[in-house]
Amino acid sequence: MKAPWPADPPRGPFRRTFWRSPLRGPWLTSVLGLLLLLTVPIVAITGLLSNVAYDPRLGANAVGRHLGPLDFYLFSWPTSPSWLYALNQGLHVTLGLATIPILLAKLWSVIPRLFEWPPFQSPAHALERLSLILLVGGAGFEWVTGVLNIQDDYAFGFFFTDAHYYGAWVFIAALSFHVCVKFPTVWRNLATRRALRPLLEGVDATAPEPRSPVDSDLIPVTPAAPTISRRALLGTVMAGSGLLLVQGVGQSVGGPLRDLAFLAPRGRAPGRGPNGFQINQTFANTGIDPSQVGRGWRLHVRGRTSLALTRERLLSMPQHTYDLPIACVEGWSTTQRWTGVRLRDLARMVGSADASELTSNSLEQGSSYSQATYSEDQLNDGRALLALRVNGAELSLDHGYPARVIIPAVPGVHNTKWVDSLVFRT
Ligand SMILES: Nc1nc2c(c(=O)[nH]1)N[C@H]1C(S)=C(S)[C@@H](COP(=O)(O)O)O[C@H]1N2
Ligand SMILES: [Mo]
Repeated sequence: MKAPWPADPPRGPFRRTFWRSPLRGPWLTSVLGLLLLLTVPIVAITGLLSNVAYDPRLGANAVGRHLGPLDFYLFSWPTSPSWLYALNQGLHVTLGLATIPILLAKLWSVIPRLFEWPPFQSPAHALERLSLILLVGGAGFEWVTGVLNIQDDYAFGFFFTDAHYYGAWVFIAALSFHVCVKFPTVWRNLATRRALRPLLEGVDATAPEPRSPVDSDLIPVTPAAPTISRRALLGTVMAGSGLLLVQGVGQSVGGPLRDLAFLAPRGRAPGRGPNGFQINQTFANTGIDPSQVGRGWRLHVRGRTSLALTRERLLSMPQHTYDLPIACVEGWSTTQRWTGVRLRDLARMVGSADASELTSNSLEQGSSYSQATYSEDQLNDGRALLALRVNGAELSLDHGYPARVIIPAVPGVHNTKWVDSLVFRT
């Protein structure tokens, strides 16, 4: 049977003479692949764990999402250590960002393969190319939506969490296939080219990789003279990664390191004083009428019975103080000293000491932050508070006055601000 395309490649990038960098070759691609193999799985696993922490199975947490067979939970997310989610999300976002220069270099190193000719050579070849479309497309989708999300830029018309989650499964499946197919090649390439020995060569000694004992279509057939050595290329990539890593550590560890977070989307100077820490969304942004948080505000607590409590009444109850982080899904975190009443004390007041679930409702309407649901372990943790004060001062309006939820190790988004009601279910 005759193929539907000419035997000779068309002009341009489909010809092997088009790609001339002497740096391209199996060694470079293998080194970059190995670097990604050490980092990307951590990004993937912490991403899946973030979904466990978010727990869309509970009440309001699905935010309109359909739970399907790909929603997997091996355990319910613990409340200790309180920094567990900050660590998970710090790793996910920071390592995700730091892999960008490596991903770009890896794509550059294999770009001639995008223009292989003939485009399909056998069913197995077609299958491999299809898996590469899913791999490269999946990575592009995950990294682009992730970066837009941490910039708080919802430029896309779909719900981020769903899209990023299902996109991740496509990417993880394609990546697993790719690693199984390519790992033996990576190993052989590094072995036959004496591991990291090419890093000893400066630009003068830089030449195309040898075609024997193992040849590769990545080695240019008409190489140009080198303008940079392999070690300078890898050094530049690693320096870019390192810079992104350092700024990410600044955001996710916070405290004195926060000054390093030069890419922090919400700036590095959230004001001074006890309430001078990162704000996700300001009060003015929410559309809540200021009269709703004035003297007429009541906390509505519902369980077997119902109560409406003034702020004075809440302040007259036993107060507890804990240092707990807010750890945003976007990777930043900040640990502050919170004071307020225990959620389980409130449960007891409405005859629901045996509650198995709690849903918070904010005065803020119609946003994905308006509600959150907590598990039995979370609502019963002694450090799980309805916070009224922070660092010894009244909560500011921007941090959730008159009252907000603070629970150890939950994703920041579940620490509801401007609470209107708490509903305990048994
Ligand atoms: N009602 C309401 N609660 C909210 C939010 C919000 O926008 N509205 N933002 C959430 C998110 S995503 C985070 S990370 C934390 C941030 O708390 P902070 O602004 O006090 O730092 O509050 C959470 N609670
Ligand atoms: Mo957040």
